[in-house]
Amino acid sequence: MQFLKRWVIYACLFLVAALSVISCNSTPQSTTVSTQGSTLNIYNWSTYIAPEVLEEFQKTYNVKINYDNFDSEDALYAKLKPGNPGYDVIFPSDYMLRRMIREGMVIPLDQSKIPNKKHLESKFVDTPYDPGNRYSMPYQWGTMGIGYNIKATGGPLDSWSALFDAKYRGRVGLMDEIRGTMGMVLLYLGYSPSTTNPGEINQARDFLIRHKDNIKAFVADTGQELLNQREIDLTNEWSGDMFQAMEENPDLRYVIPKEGTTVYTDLMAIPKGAPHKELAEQFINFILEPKVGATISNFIHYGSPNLTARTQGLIDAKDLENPAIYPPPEIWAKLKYVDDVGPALTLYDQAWTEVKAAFAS
Ligand code: N2P
Repeated sequence: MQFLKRWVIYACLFLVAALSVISCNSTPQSTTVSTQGSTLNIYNWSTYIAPEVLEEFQKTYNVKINYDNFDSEDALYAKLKPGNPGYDVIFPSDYMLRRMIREGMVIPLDQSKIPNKKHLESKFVDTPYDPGNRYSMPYQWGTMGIGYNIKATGGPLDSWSALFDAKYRGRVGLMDEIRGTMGMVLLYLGYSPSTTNPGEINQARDFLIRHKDNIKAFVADTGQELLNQREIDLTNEWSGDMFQAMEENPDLRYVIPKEGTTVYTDLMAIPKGAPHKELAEQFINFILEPKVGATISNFIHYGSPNLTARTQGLIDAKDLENPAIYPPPEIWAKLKYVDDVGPALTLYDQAWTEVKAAFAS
């Protein structure tokens, strides 16, 4: 029931987006600069907001929101790189933001417009990927783990090796995400998920190609749905997406494998050329309200960077006590952020192209 409700809510959100000025993959129209009565164009992941928060913002500020979704970091980058089609707020993760800063794709925030940053937990402030939070504020964070169907596996999993076990031939989904999936394989092979060593990157490529028969599909941000439909039995998946799916399907599970995994902080930033910078800053500040942030986290089951929300008891205890959502220190010790690798990114792009070509043949 609970899950049905979630999907009705997401369906409504989709409908609202579809009926509004822009729809998925189209280009937002430029609107006026004043905030009242104007339209805020947001570009975020799907299943990554509590829709009531958008409604509240629209009512409070007397504005409209156009809400588009992307399904991978690479898709976000590809959409913005040729020039911002009109978005005001985007949600890149840590390493992607750093790349966007390097390439001049995002603009500095007016810190005086975002007083709610005082609510943030210190480890999400003044980070190596955005010193001084000059360009971004944290939104939510999470891990990449294995999402699986326990009926299919016959018991709990604890290692990335499961994805490559011949037992699951043709039953595995792999996230269509260059740094995410290559990082996972590198980490499993004992390397840094951000290595710039060509030999290591090529080993990860060859490893994936060797296990081609296990992989049923590359999946862009819908792995949890394919699991739910029994299209696949295992996949590397974002934590909160699995916990949302688990509300519907009691056979689904999420685990942070014993080898460790990658952790990410997704950020709110303003792309260069944003038509409504002031409104975008109002929105970012609004999201950092402890109550608003908590409403989002409690709905999507990702980690909250909002310390006040946690200390005021606004985050559901069930999530806070879940070690796969808020990992304890011994698990945190095995989590690694993906770093921006600069020019070495071409090695990843090349390896990924070769993986895709091998799978296509
Ligand atoms: C939401 C995925 C968000 C997490 N579907 C990716 N960093």
